[in-house]
Amino acid sequence: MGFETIDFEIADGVATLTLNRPAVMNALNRQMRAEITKALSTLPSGVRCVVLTGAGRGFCSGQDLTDGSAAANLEATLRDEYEPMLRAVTQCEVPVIAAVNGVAAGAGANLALAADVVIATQSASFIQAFTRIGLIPDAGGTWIIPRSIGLARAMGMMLFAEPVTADQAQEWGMIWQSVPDTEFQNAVKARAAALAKGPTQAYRAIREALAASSANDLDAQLQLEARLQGQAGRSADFIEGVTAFLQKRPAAFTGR
Ligand code: T3D
Repeated sequence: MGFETIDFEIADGVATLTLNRPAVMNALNRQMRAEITKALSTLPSGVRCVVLTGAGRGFCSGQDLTDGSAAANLEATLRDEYEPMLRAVTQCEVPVIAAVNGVAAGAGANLALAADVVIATQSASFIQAFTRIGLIPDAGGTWIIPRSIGLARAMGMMLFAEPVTADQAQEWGMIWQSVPDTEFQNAVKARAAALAKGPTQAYRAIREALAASSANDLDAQLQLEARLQGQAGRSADFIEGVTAFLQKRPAAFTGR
């Protein structure tokens, strides 16, 4: 697709988006934000899972601090560039795995945490680095993080801006899994392959239901579940899933 700051490759139904500015730990500049947004918003048909990862030894170091133009109007930068990028992740048509291959700092940490599943290599860490430069956490961090780890831990992470190791992040429930470095690539591959062969429509509905759950009361959530389950029940994958069960064979889901 002619990207310069990211690599974007598709194989076996999995799109791998690699942040590719390793000399600056994949810091986010304007072009990279636009390219991430475009890649995730215009997925070719046949893609049933996205893996978001970083080139080199880091995942992403957050805002490119050499880019003075972004800093000139932070509110506009967040509204016009970060928000579309975050929405492209959370509203992606298919599940997004963040494969955190190294340190994830500032908006880079929150980009990872916006994904549906976060798998980190054991030597990776997550840093809410913002107060180190006199800012507040952005890129969705103040919404996402307290919901996964609770207020006390979120507040500590954000005030002290200390690295949280991948193991700690898993123990706190901030990420799905911390994996030994030697097993990381295979673990990510296996999870991505599983999602790419799964019931894509059901996955989309699960993500919608969980995203709505924190704002809904139980009545509203029950209604939402009924509506989404109604949709899932009309999918070819539901018929295939039940047929495969009755025939005692693995289901061959098509995503339809
Ligand atoms: O500004 C706005 O538009 C508002 C939005 C704000 C969102 C934010 O994300 S604010 C937070 C910005 N990020 C940070 O404050 C993190 C800055 N980086 C670091 O703290 C550290 O680099 C890391 C903890 C990520 C990694 O540390 P380490 O020791 O492993 O690597 P390093 O040596 O610090 O970095 C390697 C190179 O990457 C280095 O360049 P050099 O010396 O080899 O030429 C370093 O300057 C560069 N680099 C790292 N982070 C950034 C960066 N260059 C530009 N921007 C960065 N964010």
